[in-house]
Amino acid sequence: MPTPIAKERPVSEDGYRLWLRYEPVAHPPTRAAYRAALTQAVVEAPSPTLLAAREEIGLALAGLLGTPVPMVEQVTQAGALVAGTPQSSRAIAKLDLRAGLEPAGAEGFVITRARIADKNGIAIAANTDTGVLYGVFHFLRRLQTYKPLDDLHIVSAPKIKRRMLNHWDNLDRTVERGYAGFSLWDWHKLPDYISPRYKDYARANASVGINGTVLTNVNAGALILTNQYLVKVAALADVFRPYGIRVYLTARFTAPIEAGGLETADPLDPGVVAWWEAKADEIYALIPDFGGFVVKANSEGQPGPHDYGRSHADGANLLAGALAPKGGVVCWRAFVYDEKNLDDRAKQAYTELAPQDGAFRDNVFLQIKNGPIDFQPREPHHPLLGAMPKTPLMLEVQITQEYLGHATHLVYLAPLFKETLDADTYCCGPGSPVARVVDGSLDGHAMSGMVGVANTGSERNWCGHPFAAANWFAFGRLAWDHRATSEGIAEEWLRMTFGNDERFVGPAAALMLDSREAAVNYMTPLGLHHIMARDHHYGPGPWVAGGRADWTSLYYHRADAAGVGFDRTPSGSDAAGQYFSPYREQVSDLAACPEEVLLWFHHVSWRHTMKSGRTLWDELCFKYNHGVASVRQMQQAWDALAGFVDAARFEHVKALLKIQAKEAAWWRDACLLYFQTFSGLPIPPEYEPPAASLEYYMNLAHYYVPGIRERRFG
Ligand code: GCW
Repeated sequence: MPTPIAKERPVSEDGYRLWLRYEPVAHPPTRAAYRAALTQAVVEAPSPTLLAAREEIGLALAGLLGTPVPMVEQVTQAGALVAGTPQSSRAIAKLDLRAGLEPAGAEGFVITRARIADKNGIAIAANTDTGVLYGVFHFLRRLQTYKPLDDLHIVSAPKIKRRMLNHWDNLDRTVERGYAGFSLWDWHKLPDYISPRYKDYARANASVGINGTVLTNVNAGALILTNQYLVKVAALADVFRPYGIRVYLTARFTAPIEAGGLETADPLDPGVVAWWEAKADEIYALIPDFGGFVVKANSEGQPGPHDYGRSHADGANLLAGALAPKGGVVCWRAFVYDEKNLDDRAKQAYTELAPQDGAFRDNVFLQIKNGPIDFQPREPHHPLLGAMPKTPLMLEVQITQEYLGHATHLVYLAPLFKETLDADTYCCGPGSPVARVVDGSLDGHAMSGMVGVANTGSERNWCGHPFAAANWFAFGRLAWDHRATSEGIAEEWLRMTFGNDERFVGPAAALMLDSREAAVNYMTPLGLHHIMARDHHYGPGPWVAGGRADWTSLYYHRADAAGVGFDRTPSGSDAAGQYFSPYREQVSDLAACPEEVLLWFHHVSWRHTMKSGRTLWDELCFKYNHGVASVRQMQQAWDALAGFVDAARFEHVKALLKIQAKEAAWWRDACLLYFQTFSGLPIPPEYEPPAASLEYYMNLAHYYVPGIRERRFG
């Protein structure tokens, strides 16, 4: 729908309202159509959830239409918006919506034009109150994005049942890998002080269908499981419940020792079993809809069942047994690897866990990162995805940009999430994408889940970078429907976050869509991975060596005079062998391997001829330079949009893009100079020469980078 030229620059905003701004519709014909179609709103018999829906309708319509819309008890005129279930609403009960309500299921909804009390109106109907709330948010999104209302026949249901955020938040309010300030959870003042942010957090999540939140870091302490803290958790759960959001906690495997005074946490010890059962009773007495536990065990120093000679399944089943009678689940993380295991880190999770398929209790998910290493700018999909048909597999992606420029770089992650969701595992023959493993449809699982490691924090705009909220939004939209496109999601988010002017939306969406590949190119092109600085992971560090081998860059890039890359073919670690055919053969074959993961799977000669005709070395130079050029283009594209964005957010993004451009060049120069010491080849003259020496880059140190515990200077 065309929109008029904005007359003046919008008023500055701080980003707090995220994508739920409900600014007046700036297109007069659309506003007039909306006003005519929406003259009153009816939400009968409000439960807490329906009250939330009603409140949102009131807030949104008043903002969008520029005038409050009366909330009435029953339909009295044409143009009524009626929202409810057949149980809550007499008006909805009278409509024949069976054809839509059946596929809508427990959380889906129907939005349709309807004759209500003999008058034309719009119905938002669902089988549950939460479904109504989701329908309301969906409807409001249509208004926010200036969609026409004449032809409404929407039936929508989530493809994935548990759509969750994982907060890596510590109880001291630091956030592991958090780049937007401190934790949102004000533990010290809970349960008595309820920050208004909790409700706004819940609204934002519900608006994109997120229905679970794991409040605590997977690197867990036992304190959260004490009564003193569970009472605080219950207070948060009370705020989130009306918004359809269940609370989950991370469980430290040795909590029976630390919080229970037992001498062991052995999963087969009857005292330990009893302790977890009693703990579950205590939790559910406080939080009747508690979601369950997420567990990181025997990984990166966390305790786990191996410490007692037991398997991961033994550990997961212990907790699952305690939660099962209450309806809770265990999300057992597959992010397991051990420095003492000399096999390729990329293989270890599969080697350990694939044989345990079928050994887990029914209420256990295995929670698997998108790739086999760790949220790199690009990884092939995790080989466990598709390899454990008897176990519901939950996909974990990282919304917070640990390896993608933190909250400083603009990197839109929907293309990364989609790349994994769309990847063909071939587990049931061609056409077995990760999305269908995860949504349970390939293996007939009733349980399904997707989690995103959150990027929220105490900063006023929630996520730090004004564009980082797009990744939170995109996560929710894709967990609801993995068929949604990166383009569509970007456009929605831009319209809701900044405005509907087509001259803004198109170029801004293009900028977002280019940003992930730009980051891959200036950080880790052609399948390079894990070559960032140590610990804080900010900036390049291909030279990182010493200490734990699998935490060094050398381990991953294996550069030498002959070439660069990790040989994971059958002649190397054979990580490729963990995939299904024909993917495993494809990536094992140097000629057939997609170049975007070439150095992930192969150690390749510097003089190898790439598809472009360039040598590998020249291609590397090309890619790094292309990445830098892309960021400069993003800067130009943003500058051209000045008139459409308020000054505060415009300048914020502009300044961050400037840093990003500087740092893209830093990545390029540092990496090319470093790899050049092996290739011995010149950087082709058409490219900018590095700005400083390799020594200079190697000696750069950064202190107090956010997202990790402080490291002392000196
Ligand atoms: O991404 C890595 C991070 C750790 C994190 C770990 C994990 C919470 O560097 O900070 O720990 O993965 O996913 O468990």
